[in-house]
Amino acid sequence: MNGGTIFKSIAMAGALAALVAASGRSALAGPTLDAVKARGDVICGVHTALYGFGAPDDKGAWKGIDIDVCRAVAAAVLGDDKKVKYVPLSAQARLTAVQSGEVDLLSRNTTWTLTRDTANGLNFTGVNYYDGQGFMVAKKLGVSSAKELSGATVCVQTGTTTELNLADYFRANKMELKPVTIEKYEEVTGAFLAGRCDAITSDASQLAAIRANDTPNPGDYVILPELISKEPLGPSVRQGDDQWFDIVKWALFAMIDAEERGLTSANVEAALKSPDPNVQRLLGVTGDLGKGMGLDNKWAYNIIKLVGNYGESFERNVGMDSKLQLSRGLNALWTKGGLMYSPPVR
Ligand SMILES: N[C@@H](CCC(=O)N[C@@H](CS)C(=O)NCC(=O)O)C(=O)O
Repeated sequence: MNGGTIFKSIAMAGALAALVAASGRSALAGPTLDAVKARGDVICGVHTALYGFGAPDDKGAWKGIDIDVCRAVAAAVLGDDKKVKYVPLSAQARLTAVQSGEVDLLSRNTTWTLTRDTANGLNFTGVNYYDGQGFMVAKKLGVSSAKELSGATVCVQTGTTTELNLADYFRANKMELKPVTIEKYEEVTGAFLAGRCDAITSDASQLAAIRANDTPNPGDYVILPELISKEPLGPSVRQGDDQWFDIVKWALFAMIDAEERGLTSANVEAALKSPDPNVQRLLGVTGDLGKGMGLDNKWAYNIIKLVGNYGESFERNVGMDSKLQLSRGLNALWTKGGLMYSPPVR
């Protein structure tokens, strides 16, 4: 670059900054939103196969509470929840896939931690499932508390918070740990089911999925009562594109706000006539909330119509009537004793 070119670049950057300041940042499309619109799909990093969270069904269609976040983003940005390209990612590969821009977002049972949110270059956009780490054992082992696991062999996957918490828990409780550390997910479950470890440890929701799906007889296994960590699982994006960060953040909040307001996929169309100003704003009947994010004002309407509110997504994928039979617990709305809360949509 010669001096003149450098000067020109500086002048252009200055002009751009002035334009941003004058027009408001969101009036300019960010690189991710532009790329997604041009491509016509959202590239979403998901689990390889975790029932209830992210897994293809018997017809090959991706299903799960994490999949619904991908669909919500596609509905908000492209008006079509099917315009998602799913990229299955292992525990090891997931962070790099976000950092490198291989995926537009990651929505895959990934715990929001300080390191991932800072040094690892990710931005977490919220929490779509509050979880905690647990242990599962074969019933015949006769163990009823994690405190009885001193000296036990425990199967655990590398590249996870699970591995780190396991060591902390045993050390803090002065218990002897014999970890069986394995890189591949199928091999972790495989080793446990083959009896190579006394216990398997993971997010409690994940243990429920393994028990429901992978064990020959779920009744032969128990999930111990202790949760040894906080695992707030949520979507994340790459640092450096605030507009995209905002869009993914508010796609999830829209699902939560919809539940708070009693809006569902079934009633949202009729709700377009609601006299409630909060509903009118959320559905884009009044105001320009969508435009302010670089989206259509029907962004949230499309999410609710095509994907549903957070409670609908929870129940259909992991709730009491699903195979996983998970209760809402911490994932209930804040008005019902849980932690799910959307900032004001205004
Ligand atoms: N929430 C924890 C654990 C999530 C996780 O990745 N769990 C492992 C199993 S214990 C997994 O999903 N592995 C699937 C794979 O690698 O394909 C984290 O974010 O580190």
